Amino acid sequence: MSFLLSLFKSRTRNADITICGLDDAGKTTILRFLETGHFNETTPTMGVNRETLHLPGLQINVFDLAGQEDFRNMWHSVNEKSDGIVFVVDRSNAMRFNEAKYVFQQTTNAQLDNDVIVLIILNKSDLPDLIDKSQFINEFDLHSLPFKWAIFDTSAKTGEGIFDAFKWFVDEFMR
Ligand code: G3D
Ligand code: MG
Repeated sequence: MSFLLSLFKSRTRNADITICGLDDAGKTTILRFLETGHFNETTPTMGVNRETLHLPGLQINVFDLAGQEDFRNMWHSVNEKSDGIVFVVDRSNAMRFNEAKYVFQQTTNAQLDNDVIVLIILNKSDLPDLIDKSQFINEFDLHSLPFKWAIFDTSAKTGEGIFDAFKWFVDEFMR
């Protein structure tokens, strides 16, 4: 059984979560880590920016948001049924910081439900020249979010932080 499913196992209700962020942030790698408990090489699938994983009691939608012009349209299919959002950022890529910030704001602005739980993952923390966590908190304006949120450093390569991040996330569903 996957690590994530085992965290969710004791829940009585179903959960839909959405993992999103720019392409190359590490979303698929994190998903595979949650499924298998270790790092797996991913093969980029050209032209596909969405995958869905159906597990008993748990559905996970994964979106690559780069280049998405109409966020409201795209969110229509998941907006009402998504209980939680995981927004993944490659914190080693300063070149795409502003793009990540833009899609983060579009994504959270498009949320209608203030009960949604938002987990921000600063991935690739094993790499050098990382953007400071406080910069994300300030520039993503996290303290103004109307949602319950938390931010974690992770590496889907070493596994650092993955457990703590998803433990927090799943615990929030239990409240
Ligand atoms: P995406 O699903 O968000 O588009 P992927 O991103 O999961 O496909 O990952 C994109 C690339 O980043 C992959 O490398 C993957 O191995 C790498 N990656 C993901 N997470 C981490 C991490 O925490 N640390 C490091 N160092 N690399 C990571 P390739 O080389 O296959 O493009
Ligand atoms: Mg992917």
